[in-house]
Amino acid sequence: TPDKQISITSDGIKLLKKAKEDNIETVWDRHDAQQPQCGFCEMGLSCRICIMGPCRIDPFGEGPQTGVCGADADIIVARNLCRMIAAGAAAHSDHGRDLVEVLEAISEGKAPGYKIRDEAKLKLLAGEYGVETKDRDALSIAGDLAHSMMEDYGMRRKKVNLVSRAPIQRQKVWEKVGITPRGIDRETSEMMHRTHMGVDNNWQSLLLQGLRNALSDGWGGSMIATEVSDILFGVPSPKPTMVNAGVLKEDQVNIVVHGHNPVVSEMISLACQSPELLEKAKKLGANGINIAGVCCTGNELLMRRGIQMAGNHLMTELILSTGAVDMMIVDYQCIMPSIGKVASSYHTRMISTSDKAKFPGMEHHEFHPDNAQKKAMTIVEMAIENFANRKELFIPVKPQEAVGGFSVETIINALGGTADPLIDAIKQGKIRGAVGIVGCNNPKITHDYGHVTLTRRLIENDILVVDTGCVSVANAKAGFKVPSAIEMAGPGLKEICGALGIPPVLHLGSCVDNVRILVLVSALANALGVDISDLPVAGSAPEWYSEKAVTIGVYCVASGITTHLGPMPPVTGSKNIVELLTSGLDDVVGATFKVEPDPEKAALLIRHHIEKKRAGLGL
Ligand code: BF8
Ligand code: SF4
Repeated sequence: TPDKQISITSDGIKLLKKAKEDNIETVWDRHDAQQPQCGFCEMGLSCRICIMGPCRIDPFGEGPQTGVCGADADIIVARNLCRMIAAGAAAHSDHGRDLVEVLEAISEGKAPGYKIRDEAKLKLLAGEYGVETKDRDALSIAGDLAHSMMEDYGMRRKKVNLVSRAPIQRQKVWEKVGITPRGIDRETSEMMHRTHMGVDNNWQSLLLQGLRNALSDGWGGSMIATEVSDILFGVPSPKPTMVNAGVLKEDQVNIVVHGHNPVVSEMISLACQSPELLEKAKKLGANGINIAGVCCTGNELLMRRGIQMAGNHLMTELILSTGAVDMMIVDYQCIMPSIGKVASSYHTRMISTSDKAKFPGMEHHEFHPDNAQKKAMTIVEMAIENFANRKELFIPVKPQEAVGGFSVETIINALGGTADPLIDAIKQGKIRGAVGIVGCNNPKITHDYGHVTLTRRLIENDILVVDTGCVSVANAKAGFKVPSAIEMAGPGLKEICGALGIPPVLHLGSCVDNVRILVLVSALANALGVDISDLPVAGSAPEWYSEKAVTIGVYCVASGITTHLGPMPPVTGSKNIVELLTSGLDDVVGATFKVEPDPEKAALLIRHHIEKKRAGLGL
């Protein structure tokens, strides 16, 4: 319907109006054009894995109940879900691999401009990987660590190293069920093998491999991505920042970075500070060079440098309608193939940078560890030159203040060196529990409504919220990330956060940074001497859209964190699988999925779950 509310944000609403006036087609138009979407696919009942098909199962029991090969609804739904998990794990883990390659290149002196910024973290990781650190310089440690991490990607037939970070009880659960990940790429590769026609045709064993594959991401590829990013670019600490479309500046060259891997955006942010380029910008009439992020590469910069965020996933097209973006630089993941076309209606130059991600309507300037520093200077210079080509500007809002950058290290520091004060607050009931709200935007849901509503209800009820990914931007825009936001929290949470001087909603980073949540809950579980599944915590993805989000949800549940999903995953074609995911998994890994599109109802479900876990602990 034309007046359906598309967003709760004023920059979103105003920019959509502007985009319409400019005849820009957006994600909402294309979503409308796709209606009605395929019911077989929505239920997971269509299969195009082989060319005897495509096949589909009749959900009403009248038409075919098996595909041409004989696969029934359970097998088809399981295979489809498992392939989503494999794709998500591949995306995160490949992002991790790129960082490991930079780490290796640094150790060989082949990555000018990159360096080891956090030696303490390098040594911590080296210790966990059994790499000798005594009397060795950082570069040789880095080389050996990079090679050990590369082995983690392969087929050593041992467990992935960082699995040892999980509480011992949790590791035992995985061993008992047989889902300890053995190699990062191995699990993804085996998942693709098992879902080929005629391999694993037992829906339970397929899904168990799905759990193992997701764990290879959470405790493997994503964990490596986050930790190596910390080694190369620094462990995040809280910094003030600004968010929403208002962070674009009328009088400065605006460069927006989009994508996920800080390998490119960090170099761009350094180039933006170059005195030589600043001078050039001034010469051409700009008062400076303004860098802002969208999506997770923006989160990476915000976490470590306090760099501002122009928006989240559903804002990535609209932000171009400001006419104020002189250049958008992308790497990979969540970059809609439409944005090159959107940009062609404005003066914005669009730059792709990764050998594995090219887009229509973009100029390709490939970044590699050996040329990134130089390339970044060239590209930023091109952005400066484009400043003069601006036409009309429409920056519709003033920016909102926020604080980001809460790594686990910072949170523990803020608590005075141990998790004890947080545990005491949970024991006393001042904080009832904690919820990680993560994931995307999706045009099926009013933009940011799910995130902001759920967050508001949880903090009102003394539940601490940590967030990552596109949620973190939604919550920052909504004003939850300034210390004064404790006024929106319940009395207990208000008291604790007030005493610590922190907001009631803590930004933990990008989507690979969901592993910070795994590390945090492991610390809490260890401090209490229990398993993660015993804690009064939950996960939630109220507006998820991507395969990566499926993988995250699955590794959270496999790690013992009960997880709420807003949109229904494509599994309703199999009653068996719905039952397993929403209740049966409790007996296997001590956690389940809860699906509830309405965030008000989801808040109740999550609160109920947290109170149940408190009771289980005798709290
Ligand atoms: O990795 S939250 S829309 S940008 S998938 Fe994408 Fe989803 Fe945003 Fe970050 Ni994550
Ligand atoms: Fe059809 Fe089976 Fe081929 Fe899938 S794998 S397309 S169900 S024949």
